[in-house]
Amino acid sequence: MELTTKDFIKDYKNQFQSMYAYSYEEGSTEQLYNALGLLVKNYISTPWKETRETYIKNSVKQVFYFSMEFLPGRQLKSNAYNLGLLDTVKEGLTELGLSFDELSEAEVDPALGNGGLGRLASCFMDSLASLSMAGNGNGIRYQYGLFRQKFVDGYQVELPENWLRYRNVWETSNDKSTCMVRFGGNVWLERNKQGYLEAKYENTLNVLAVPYDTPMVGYRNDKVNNLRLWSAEIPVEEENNYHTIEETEPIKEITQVLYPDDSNYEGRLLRLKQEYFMVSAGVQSIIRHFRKYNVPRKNIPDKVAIHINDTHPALVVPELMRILIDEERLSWEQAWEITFKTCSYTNHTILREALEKWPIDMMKELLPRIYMIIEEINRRFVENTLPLYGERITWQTAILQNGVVNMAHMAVIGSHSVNGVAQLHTDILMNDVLKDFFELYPERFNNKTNGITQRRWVHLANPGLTQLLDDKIGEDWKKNPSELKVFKGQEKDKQTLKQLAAIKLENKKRLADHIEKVKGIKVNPNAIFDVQIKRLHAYKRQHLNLLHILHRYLEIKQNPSVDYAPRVFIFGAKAAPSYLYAKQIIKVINSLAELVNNDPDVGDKLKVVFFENYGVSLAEKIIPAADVSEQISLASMEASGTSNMKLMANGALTLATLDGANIEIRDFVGGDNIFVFGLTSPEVYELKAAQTYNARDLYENNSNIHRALNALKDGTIPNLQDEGHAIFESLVHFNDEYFVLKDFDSYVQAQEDIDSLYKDQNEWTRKSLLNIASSAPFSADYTIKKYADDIWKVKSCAVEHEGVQPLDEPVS
Ligand code: 26V
Repeated sequence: MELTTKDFIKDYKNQFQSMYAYSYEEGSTEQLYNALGLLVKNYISTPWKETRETYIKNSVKQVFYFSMEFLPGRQLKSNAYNLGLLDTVKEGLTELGLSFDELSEAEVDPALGNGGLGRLASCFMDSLASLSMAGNGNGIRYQYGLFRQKFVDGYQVELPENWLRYRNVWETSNDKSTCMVRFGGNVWLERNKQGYLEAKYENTLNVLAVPYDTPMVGYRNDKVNNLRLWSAEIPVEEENNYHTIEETEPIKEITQVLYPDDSNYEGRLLRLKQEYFMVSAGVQSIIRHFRKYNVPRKNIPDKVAIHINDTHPALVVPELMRILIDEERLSWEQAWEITFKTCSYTNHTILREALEKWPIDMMKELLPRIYMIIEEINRRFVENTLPLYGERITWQTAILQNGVVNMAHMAVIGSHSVNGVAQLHTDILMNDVLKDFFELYPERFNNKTNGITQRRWVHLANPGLTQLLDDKIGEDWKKNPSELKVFKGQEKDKQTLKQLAAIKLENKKRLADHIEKVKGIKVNPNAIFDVQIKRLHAYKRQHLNLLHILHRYLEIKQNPSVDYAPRVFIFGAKAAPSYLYAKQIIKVINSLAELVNNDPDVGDKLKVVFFENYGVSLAEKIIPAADVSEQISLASMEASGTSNMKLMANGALTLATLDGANIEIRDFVGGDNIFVFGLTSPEVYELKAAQTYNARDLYENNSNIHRALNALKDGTIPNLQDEGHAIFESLVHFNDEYFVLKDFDSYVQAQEDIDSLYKDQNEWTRKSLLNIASSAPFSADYTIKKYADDIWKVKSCAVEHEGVQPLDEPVS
């Protein structure tokens, strides 16, 4: 949008004064930020309204992305940027003697997700809006986000994240669009006068779902989509029935906290309540929205696509059936046809312990009508499948099994499309995790490799690199990422390489300052910045990284002149509060950091930095400064990974197993420009099947492993209780479930190769350039385009908008 600096200054002064009744010169940083945020939101409000109206006027098909988690990150900078106002705002504030960066840091980063799954949802929101596609987010407005992590004596402690204590300038509560969600009680079917079976309810707990809408601003296209997060409240007409605060608790608690466990399913009643609450409110509001389109209900799938992000919102299937049958009065067959054509499902994990299975008794009691419908879906599924496929497949794939409702099965049966998030992951779904379903419905399965938004992760996080790309290849890459490949042409240009290296160094200096500020550790910006940032989990193998650091430390102690390139190992990771082993790994890394960072024999050769409270905002600081991207999960375990894509796009070289999207990264950048090590996925499957793995043999016969493992428990690492022993035990006595020791040697070798290459700065930077230039296929814009074409069948509304280019296919 068009705005002069002069107009901005005037608007900003007015905005501030109207909010606080004094001049901006007297404002606190927080007030100055609030005024700025609200002003930017004012600028957004017109295209937001117009986008909504255009979609309805043109009867555009809309996607509703149902997700229990969204991790949008701070929004001020990104909104101003996408609107095309960032420079004007910065200039205006400078004239007023204010710093944009300082105000922008005052914004809270809403941590409404655990990790990859939630951040992917937010990248997708950004891409949908930027591609002018009608895409809505549907989720929960948790009062407390993911816990704030602190280290006390190296141990993780969790503090509540009361992010709404501050004013959230981006949201608009929308009282007009509330819905009622019912839990529990008794339900029966009664034939009414017209002969319909009507669902009757008594003694239900009624919860008011209040929507809070947040704008999702498209990149320079005047399109603004909606993220709708629901909050649970007491229905106004029932307020008098509640006499004490305690009595209101069962309602208030529904949207109070985000479950902080991203890999361990627990059949907790409150979590099921959250899932149904979000699903029911979302589906009701979709059906209400659909009425505006004034087309027959059988055409719902032509106007609405509902996406189920992991199994958490899989109750969409029976809830949509309930509304179509009980409220819209359709027959079962008509309702099923609509539901199945409307829904699609993405699986995000192969970890068996993360797959949701709700006890039937719990489901029956909390959601009696929904359970009746699930039973009927299951009955019909069995009836149809049994004669065609026989007993084994039918019972393996049924929704109801051994007293539980299998949510993945419900999602697959109720969806026309099932996808994994990287090619290897999709293959594993088809050949292993959902093998029987693949036999039933091969046509439903497809792959959609994840992607990231370059806007947040490159344009905004790395302005130096962005400017260099603009200078070298023009600005087209910003709308059309496949243009990035043109940058490959400069791999031999000494001048470009020098500039690229200088930008990386600047970014590293900035991160080094931040490290000193928050951790008190002085690091050398010329060292290799080696980064592993992701949730802490045994399958992601932060402890392999740890063992390698320990190995290097012991080598240095044995031979202080050993020729290692200076290295800073950087970690960011939260562990689920109940995941003891993950917390023990954090403690050991922290204690090792204390040892290494303070040992004068080590000097610059080795530094270890474990940031507290890793999240989107910290990632934005770390990623542009990374030289090495650690993607070291046991092959076959990481569905895709997305930090791998962000780091690559910022010129880090990947050190990886052939897992998840790492395989595609290697394919695009070429085997010479990535460091690959370790077992492959087929080898992992074989080794597991053969049952011949013996970790103790490796401990006893490999001297490096022996020495490093002993150092975990012989007092080398200071201030440990039993955490070092715990890692030792899991690797040696419990036979190393994730083959850490098996991959150790090849990992150490790859790390040495990294050292050698880094000594040739020119060659290193050339490979870094090739990584940047090959990162286009991982733009979420392409991923979303594929979802839109293959699954949702939605189109861009940009046709009438001038200046928008069609998206080219990325090529390697
Ligand atoms: C799982 C569960 C399990 C039960 C209850 C609570 C809960 C909450 C969140 C999750 C999410 C786990 C799935 C997940 O985050 N998967 C990650 O998805 C990324 C985006 O597709 C992908 O890049 C990562 O490889 C994958 O681990």
